[in-house]
Amino acid sequence: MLTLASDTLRIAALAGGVGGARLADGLQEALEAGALSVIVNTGDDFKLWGLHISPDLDTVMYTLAGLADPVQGWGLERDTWMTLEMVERYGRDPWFRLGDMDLATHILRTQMLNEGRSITEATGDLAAALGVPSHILPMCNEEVQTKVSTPDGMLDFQEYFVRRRHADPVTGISYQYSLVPQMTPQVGLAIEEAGAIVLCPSNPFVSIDPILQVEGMRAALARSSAPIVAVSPIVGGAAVKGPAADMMRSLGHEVSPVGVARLYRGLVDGMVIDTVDGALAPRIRDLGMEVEVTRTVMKDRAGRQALAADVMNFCRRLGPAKERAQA
Ligand code: FO1
Repeated sequence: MLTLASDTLRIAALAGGVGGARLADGLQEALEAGALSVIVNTGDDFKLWGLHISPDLDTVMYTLAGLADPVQGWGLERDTWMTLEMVERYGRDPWFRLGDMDLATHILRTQMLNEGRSITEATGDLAAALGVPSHILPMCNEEVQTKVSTPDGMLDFQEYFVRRRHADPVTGISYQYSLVPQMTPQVGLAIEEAGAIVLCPSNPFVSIDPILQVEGMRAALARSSAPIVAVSPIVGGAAVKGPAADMMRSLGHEVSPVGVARLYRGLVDGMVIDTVDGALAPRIRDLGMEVEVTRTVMKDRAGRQALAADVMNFCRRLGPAKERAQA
């Protein structure tokens, strides 16, 4: 059961998959129902067996509904794999693991999209049915595909990430679409109404950047007077999860919260970094950002709650951007 506190702050959080979903969960628990909007990367989306797969939307939705698999972070807890076993009997490679219960989400989402509903509407419908008290907002309604360039050529994101286990050195990231991705009215409103904006500890290149590339997104963030803070996904020279550290290295960035801060320079007012990286705080302050040093690795529910509380207190301390600019 979800117990919601009554903090009156409204937060817009930009998130990718597991790390972003976990911080969003901590924020959701601290806020009034409806006060959190999670703007989610959909550059990982792809089609499989005629189904529209939206891994990050589902990871956020299942996590905020309290249904996510606690170990892998994606998919549903206690899911079964009988459909995949049958796919294998037909001689097909079940390389992307969709559980039996997870398939229900995909069947219904695909049906809604085929009926002409947008991914924003379909996500709102599914999340409401699961009792999620927050707004889960796809970054845009247009289809965007993140492509990963490697020495073996350009790969589809899930080909790189799941099939090849993100083992290839990454030489570039690009996005493909036939219609230019536009910020949706729902995302625009969430940013406008936010008293704080949080970049979750998600991969800066393949989770946060696709969101920032959506037309209108950076301008909306720049217009906001809310403090914008980012939580570093790099802790002690490594990524908490996934290939962020390898990508930073192969793309020529310093693998540290300083490297992350440089990527977000001009966009965020403050960085939240882990205590193990505390000595790097002065270098980030030299970039013109405020720094909060705390424990950022969310091992359990208490860890999510503690990080969410620290992020919210940091945002309050920073105060509205305009007031700070005038001070
Ligand atoms: N990640 C894996 O590493 N292997 C999988 O087979 C896999 C299946 C999967 C199914 C549904 C879903 O919502 C997510 C799934 N993920 C899987 C996670 C996902 O592909 C990645 O974590 C994200 O795309 C990166 O944020």
